[in-house]
Amino acid sequence: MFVLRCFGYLTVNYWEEIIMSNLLQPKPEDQFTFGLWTVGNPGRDPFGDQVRPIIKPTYSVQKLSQLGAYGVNLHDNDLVPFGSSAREQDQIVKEFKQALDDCNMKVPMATTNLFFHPVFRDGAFTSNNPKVRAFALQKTVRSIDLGVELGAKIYVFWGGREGAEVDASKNGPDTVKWFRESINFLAEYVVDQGYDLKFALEAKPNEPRADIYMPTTGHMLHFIETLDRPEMVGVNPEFAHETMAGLNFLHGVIQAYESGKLFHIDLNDQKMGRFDQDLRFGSESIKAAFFLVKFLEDMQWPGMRHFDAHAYRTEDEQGVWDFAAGCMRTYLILKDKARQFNEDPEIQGLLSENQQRDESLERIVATYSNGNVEALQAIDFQPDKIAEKGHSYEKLDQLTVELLLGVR
Ligand code: DIG
Ligand code: MN
Ligand code: MN
Repeated sequence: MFVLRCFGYLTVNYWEEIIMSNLLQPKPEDQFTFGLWTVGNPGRDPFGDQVRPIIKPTYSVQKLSQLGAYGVNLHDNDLVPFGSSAREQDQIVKEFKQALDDCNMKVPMATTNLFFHPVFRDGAFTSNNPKVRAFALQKTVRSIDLGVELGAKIYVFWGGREGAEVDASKNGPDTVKWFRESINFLAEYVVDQGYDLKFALEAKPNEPRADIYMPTTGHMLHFIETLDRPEMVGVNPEFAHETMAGLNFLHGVIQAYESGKLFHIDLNDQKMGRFDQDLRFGSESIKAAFFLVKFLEDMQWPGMRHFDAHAYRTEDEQGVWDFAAGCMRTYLILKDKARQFNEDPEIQGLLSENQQRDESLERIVATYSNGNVEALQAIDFQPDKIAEKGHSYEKLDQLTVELLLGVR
């Protein structure tokens, strides 16, 4: 009996282990993607040279595929060095496509590097120099062609150099107009080519420019409505960027999602009030990462779980793959925590106590009518009575923290 009990215990524990390790093993269907520039980051910073050898894009494809990723994303020059000839580009793209095929890896998103070359030092689409603005368009048209050739369905625009140190330098409304004209021009190009491609605008408040135009996802959501083809354009919110602006990342994501504009997302982590750290996902703000994962999974959001992050400068190549595996593993751990949260009777009990429904009242306030405003005026709400009851959020948050700490 003892042996059976002991063996039995081992069996239960054994299978729990097996189930958990399978649950935390990233698979292509999890749709994890990484930018080539993330695992390819050689660790250079403003105060130090690179610490790691440059990783070839085809090698990144192989290694990320082995780790269970779904695909990679890229800027044009992550794959094709600036100034390459057409012949050189063809050869590079051919090899890259072969690596993608060999590893069954996809390229769901592409973007243009409009920030590294000195020509963009005062901006690309918002440069004071019309030649630079036109060159940025030309470069983006060619980069869109490359992205579509590789299978991208989302095209991101991050205007890293669209900004200023000296506000005297530009006539403000011009920069908005120039940016709008560029996105309108490129949207027309996509339609003209018959490409199945949507745009996702990525905000950031500062860095590398002292101030970057349209600094938050909220600014971008408004800007999109001023475009000729707003239906083609959404946002690519990044955790670190909204956090740098002192904002709650999830709230921006919710607003973008609710308006049908969450086309892509950049997952990473960030300490508030720092330069853009692009930390491993979930390495800093566990609760914020948890509620973000819970939201994306509860909504069954179909987009890519894209990591725009990189390993610490302290790391060697193995550390880079530890970083990549950590991003995906933490996401999957938090996804299972979200399942536990949704199944936890005590937590769900507190939520249903708070998230009351009152169908007749909700009908009145949802649609204006003479009848509804009269009905509203006739109600004695007894606000002091309503105000007597608290919300038990201390208990709700404690239960959430305990769930995340693994004691529930
Ligand atoms: C930085 O957060 C930007 C660039 O890495 C890239 O243009 C974009 C794509 O996610 N994010
Ligand atoms: Mn960033
Ligand atoms: Mn990003």
